[in-house]
Amino acid sequence: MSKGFIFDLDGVIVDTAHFHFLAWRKTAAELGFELTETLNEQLKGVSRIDSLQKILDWAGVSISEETFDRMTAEKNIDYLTHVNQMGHDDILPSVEDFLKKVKTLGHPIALGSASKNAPAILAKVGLLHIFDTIVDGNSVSKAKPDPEVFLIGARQLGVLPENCIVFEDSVAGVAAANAAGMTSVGIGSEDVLDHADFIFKDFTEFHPHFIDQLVTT
Ligand code: B16
Ligand code: MG
Repeated sequence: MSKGFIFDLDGVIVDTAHFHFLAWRKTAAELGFELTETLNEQLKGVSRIDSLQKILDWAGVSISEETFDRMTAEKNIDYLTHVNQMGHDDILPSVEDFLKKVKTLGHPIALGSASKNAPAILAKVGLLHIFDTIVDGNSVSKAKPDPEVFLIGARQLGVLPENCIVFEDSVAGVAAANAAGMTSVGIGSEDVLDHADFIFKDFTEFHPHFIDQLVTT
């Protein structure tokens, strides 16, 4: 039986989280607030709009709608200057081999990301072709931890949610996968992702029969 494999982008396939951090830190500084790496953890997997709202709440600052739009636009321009430097070498270790193995075994693959820049980033690193479908920040109305992004992915793959496996690095994303009734594989720290069905530091830690285990359960 075919399983649906759904991958988050930032923190799973590539490490663009650091670029988001650098760009949001500039925005925060403009608001007179210092964004720390610890607080930045809470922005992972969160949409662009919700991220700025969180920073404003932390800073205790309110701004006009016009300034809000300007700041998100400027943040994205800054973020894209980093993304434009990316290439094939920026794919996280063992990820491409894993994707190819899933594909060879005949299981369909989806991207389930909050990022509106997802297709451009996949094209930059040369992975756009491997995905059967892409669900990103342009195609969802409810942000993670809402399960919408993964449920759309499952539907587009033609696989029932209970037969889908989600790879996620964020707390919000693991919660979304669990809420969708899917198997969740957390990529990152056990302290942060303890609600995931499986947790690995990164793809290099998967044991050789992990795919078999996933497709037979
Ligand atoms: P953009 P993911 C998420 O990507 C990032 O983790 C999050 O930090 C970012 O704010 C969000 O995408 C929106 O990104 O500004 O490019 O639309 O982890 O869901 O792949
Ligand atoms: Mg992520």
